[in-house]
Amino acid sequence: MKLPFAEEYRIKMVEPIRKSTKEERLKWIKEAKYNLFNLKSEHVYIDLLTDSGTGAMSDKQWAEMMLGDESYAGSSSYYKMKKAINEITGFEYFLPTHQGRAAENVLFSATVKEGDIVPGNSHFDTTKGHIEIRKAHAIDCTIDEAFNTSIKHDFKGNVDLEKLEKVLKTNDISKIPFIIVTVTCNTAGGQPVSMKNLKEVKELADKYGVKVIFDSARFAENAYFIKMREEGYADKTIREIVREMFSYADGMTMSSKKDAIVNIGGFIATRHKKMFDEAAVFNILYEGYLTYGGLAGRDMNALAQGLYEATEFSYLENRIGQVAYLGKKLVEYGVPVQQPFGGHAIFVDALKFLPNVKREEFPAQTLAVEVYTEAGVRGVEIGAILADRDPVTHENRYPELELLRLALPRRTYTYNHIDYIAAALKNVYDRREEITKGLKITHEAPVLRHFTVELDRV
Ligand code: P61
Repeated sequence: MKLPFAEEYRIKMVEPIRKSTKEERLKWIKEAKYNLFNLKSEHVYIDLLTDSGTGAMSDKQWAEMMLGDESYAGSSSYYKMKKAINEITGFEYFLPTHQGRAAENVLFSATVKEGDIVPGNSHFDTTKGHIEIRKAHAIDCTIDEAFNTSIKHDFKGNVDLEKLEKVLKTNDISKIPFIIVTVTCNTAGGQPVSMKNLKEVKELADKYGVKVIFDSARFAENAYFIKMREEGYADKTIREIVREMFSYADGMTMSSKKDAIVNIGGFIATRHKKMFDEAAVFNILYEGYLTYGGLAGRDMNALAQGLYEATEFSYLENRIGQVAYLGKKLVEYGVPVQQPFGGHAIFVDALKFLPNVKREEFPAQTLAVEVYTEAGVRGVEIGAILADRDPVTHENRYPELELLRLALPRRTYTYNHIDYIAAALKNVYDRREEITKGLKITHEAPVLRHFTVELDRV
């Protein structure tokens, strides 16, 4: 018999989690104003809100925590992180930051001005937020296939080169500080970008003299997909693929809470001394001195170790395999999900799942509330609430996709948990016809409103 897949780790420490009753959950979600961010985590049984900073560190990462050098300047932890980043990405210069959006804030403070244009592939919400708050514009150039959840395409995160060239051709190039490519593309459903596409984007950018930045939160997962799906990469190691990917970028922002498997951390890295020098000013202003940038020495140590672990094939095979297992179960149950499955999450197509709930009543948020009350499983809306209002017209923006994201923390839940999650979705799906009313907003913030939005049942 062929031996089945099994994890290349065992569990040395456990954290108890508690189930609750449906009555309790109905009360808690009402008190939370139907915003799942407002729930206490102890009121959640399985937490799929995000894979950001929620993973399990390894024994080696915990050991590194003890070796952290907490010197204000020039700590060995800084040099350990610098070495890991250089070996893995090839970038010579780097700045630590406390998380991904801090890296965006620092880099964009140095590069993005009012009236600028930043093309990319479905910018992540914090990225877009940091562009728009500077009165600049994020232009989405993702391929059209990304917006249809049932079309199969190996690299739905790809940039549409025609759309990109149109932006480059029709705008004043001095107003385009860089192109940002998100690998994998979270907003499009954790979808990868092919090596061919990364290379072509870089060639096009070079033709127009524009820089390319990778939003690299899930760069290792992207490399795994390239290895598994793209011709010519099957025999290359993840590290070789990662090095080639970054060879097509001028720099990167990183949320280390994803593919460096730490609970907090981020960085900027670049091959250009000038970009480093300009960003360094803002790093000191907003984050901290150049050799710690908002992180403790121990955090930098764990982060460096995490970068090595996240770029091991067996880790990625297990990680992405678990996500795919959830996806397959849901497909088996008839639940409409984004395909192919993403690297870090399964994205449920709420417009197809709840056709009786009007768009203005936020079907994905409604579905998130239903799944939570059904089973204590917390997902997150990636739809009209997250999309915020248009900064000029102040109208609600309705993105092409209205999704419920079920993000799996790294190395955290077992296959039994996954079966439970799938059953929860199936139960809601079986009674989908009865769900006809959604939610209305009663209070919202001007930007990134989904974190604090308050809602009520229609
Ligand atoms: C997430 F509800 N992602 O997916 P920071 N780029 C990319 C990300 O995925 C990302 C950041 C930059 C999160 C956390 C999160 O509205 C939300 O370290 C591709 O979180 O600052 C973060 O990195 C920013 C969840 C962020 C949200 C914003 O769950």
